[in-house]
Amino acid sequence: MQKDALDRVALIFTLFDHNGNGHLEAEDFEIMAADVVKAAPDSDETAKDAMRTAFQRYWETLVDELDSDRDGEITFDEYTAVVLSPERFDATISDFAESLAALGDPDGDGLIERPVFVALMTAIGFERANIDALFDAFGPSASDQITVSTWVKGIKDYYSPTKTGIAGDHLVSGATV
Ligand SMILES: [Ca+2]
Ligand SMILES: [Ca+2]
Ligand SMILES: [Ca+2]
Repeated sequence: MQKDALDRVALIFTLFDHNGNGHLEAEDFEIMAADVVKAAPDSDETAKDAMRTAFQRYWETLVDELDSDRDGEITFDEYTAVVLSPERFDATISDFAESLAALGDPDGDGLIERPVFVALMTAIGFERANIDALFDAFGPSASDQITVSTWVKGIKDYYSPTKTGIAGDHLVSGATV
């Protein structure tokens, strides 16, 4: 286990606890899905529905795989097991990554502008400085755009326990977790 991956996981747990009660439950994902969809006013209903479904699937996968004591909530200790068998989350994370990146590209040209990226990542709960650092690490074009595929890969890398020194680490540096 790499420290980088654990730091990334710890940050996600903190952000995903959207109602701030110290554990993850279905309500956190409902609130977060609503916040993220609200941050994508130019996206069509199909893309928004895909995002809501991806958040719901994310929660269902977590509770299926990690809720050791079966109380319907995921504590931090339960959550850290996510890094022990990442392959069980691959399909869910892929679906989540593709749905989120698609929301960032409402006009479907395969490119994501910085303000759209910032709005979505802010809705999830990341800090502005870290969001900008991540966008810069993705190597934006002269017109300050990144590709959808770059973001999808970045999200998957973020969840990969074996990856270190990746763009996504910019989300963790300096963050209060
Ligand atoms: Ca919570
Ligand atoms: Ca539990
Ligand atoms: Ca676009």
